[in-house]
Amino acid sequence: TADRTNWWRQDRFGMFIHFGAYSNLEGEYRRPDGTVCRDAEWIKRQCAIPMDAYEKQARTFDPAAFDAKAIVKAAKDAGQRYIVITAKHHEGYAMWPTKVNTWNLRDHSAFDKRRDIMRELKNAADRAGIKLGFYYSIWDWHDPDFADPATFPKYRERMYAQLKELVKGYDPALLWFDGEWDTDNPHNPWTARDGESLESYLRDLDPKLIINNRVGKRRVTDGDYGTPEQEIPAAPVDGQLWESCMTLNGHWGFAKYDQDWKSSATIIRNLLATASRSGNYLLNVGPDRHGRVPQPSLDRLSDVGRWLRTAGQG
Ligand code: FUL
Repeated sequence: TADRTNWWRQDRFGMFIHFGAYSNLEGEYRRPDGTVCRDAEWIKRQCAIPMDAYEKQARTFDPAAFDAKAIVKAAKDAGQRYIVITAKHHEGYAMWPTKVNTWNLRDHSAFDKRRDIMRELKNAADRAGIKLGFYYSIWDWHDPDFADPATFPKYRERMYAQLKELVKGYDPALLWFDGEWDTDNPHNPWTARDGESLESYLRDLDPKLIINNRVGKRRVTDGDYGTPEQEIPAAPVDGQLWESCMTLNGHWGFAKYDQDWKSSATIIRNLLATASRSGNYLLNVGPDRHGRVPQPSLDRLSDVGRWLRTAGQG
């Protein structure tokens, strides 16, 4: 583990990107009766959007302005050394041209079919010496086989196939799992054993992979590191590696109504507090439906970079 996690422990600061079919709604769903319901990457569920309506809006998703080079440059200039992007969030929509189903950015969108934004990001990151990782949600709101314990094994097969596509096709440095929660939600059948099997499957595919603890049940033995969310823990748990992920405003996915941005000073303070406790800091941006990172996010990232260059590294 010490060897595998070497780069990650040194890199310290990364960019999280939440981008999916939910981004196309930009945080607002207008119901047939005219009322508006708001949320970001959880909008499908929080606003109880019927599947056909959700699929219909995804058909119009056209992130033509997604600019991998610009995103990588923004990360690099901010002092971030790795990027983790949502390849599949809870909505189940794949942001790469998966062959496992058609619920993906190539087959179910208005986007240029020749483009693959994951490939673009990988190439741009490689050229800039930035590591690329993928977020992948175990919980899947779209696949009908997820929710039923009898059909869950069929879902799991598709999940394994998708992960193989990602690992073999894009050679990611890291996988960031999510949606493994141990709640009383009967729709989430993920067990500690499932996590262990998945982890060993992935280690076989690529022993270099860094994997977060949400692959299993967030025990210290699950994955390579802990994942406190929107908080900076006082001290490391059992000497475990950890990474604090945080939003710049109040949401992970783009929400046009949310202008409640953290100040650059707050972000710099958070980065320092995290680093001083030997943690990593994964700071999120949520591109809009065109694929553009909001200007207030870019402004804050560039402030952080400027601070690191002048005060931080002397
Ligand atoms: C959570 C998810 O439910 C949020 O949407 C977000 O992706 C966050 C990083 O993890 O568990």
